[in-house]
Formats: sequence, structure tokens, C-alpha cells
Amino acid sequence: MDRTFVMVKPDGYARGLVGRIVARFEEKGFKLTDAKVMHLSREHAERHYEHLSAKPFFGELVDFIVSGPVFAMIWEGKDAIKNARALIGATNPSEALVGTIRGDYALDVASNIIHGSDSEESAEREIKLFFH
Ligand code: RTP
Repeated sequence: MDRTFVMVKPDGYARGLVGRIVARFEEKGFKLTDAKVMHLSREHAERHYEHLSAKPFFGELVDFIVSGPVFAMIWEGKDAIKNARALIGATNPSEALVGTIRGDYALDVASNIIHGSDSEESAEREIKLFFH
């Protein structure tokens, strides 16, 4: 069974969206196999986003992701990575379709409430980084 890593970011956690987000994944048919609330260190956040370290918004992104608790999850299901990203919606909430999580709950790309792995390699790397 395929699995993917999903994280409710500090804005989603602070807004009390964890329960609704978990419900959407369950309603879609995913199975939750592990989950925890964490407050990331800078080092952890920089490792998670190391592929974006050259981007002009990298510093802001790290500041944001360590600004409060996050909710890290492992979800299992058919084509987990692709199906989870479809449920999450486009990176920029302005482009995310209504009915997707970002389309329904977010306005701004810098605070788009949720992360989902974008490939098998990143899913395995992120699961290892957050759960081992
Ligand atoms: P994520 O990793 O969080 O699921 O997002 P993603 O794959 O959809 O997008 P990615 O390109 O990996 O970007 C990671 C996060 O960086 C923030 N971002 N800010 N200020 C900006 O222009 C900007 N662009 C991207 C977003 O929060 C994005 O989710």
C-alpha cells in the first residue's frame, strides 16, 4: 500500500483545522497510520525544505514553519501521493479549486495551511525525518 507524508502547518493548527483536515482524508478513503503534534526546530525545518534553500522566500518559510506547532501525519492508500495532493489543491490557494483543502481554507501562498509530499522519494525522506 502506498503512503505519503502530510503536515498541517502552524497556521492550520492555530486555526483549529486539524480535525476537519483529518476528516477529509478519512472521507476520501485514506487510512491514518501515524500522527503527532510537533514544534519543529530550525534545523529540522531547514532539512525539510532544503530543496528550496536557494529561493528568496526560504528564510520566511522556515520562520513560518517553526512559529508554532504542526500536526505531522502518515496516510496510507492507493496512489497516496497523487490522491493526497489532489485533495490538498494547488500550492497557491488563489489557484486551488474550491473543494480542495487549500481552495476552501487558505488565501495566501505563504500560509497555505498544509504540506503533502510530492514524490515517492520525498515521502520516504519526510517520513524518516519526522517519524524516526
Ligand atoms: P508543500 O511542500 O508545502 O506541500 O508545498 P508545495 O509542494 O505545494 O510547494 P513547494 O514549491 O514545495 O513550496 C513549499 C512551500 O513554500 C511556500 N511558498 N512560498 N512566498 C512564496 O512565493 C512562496 N512560494 C512557495 C508555500 O507555503 C509552499 O507550500
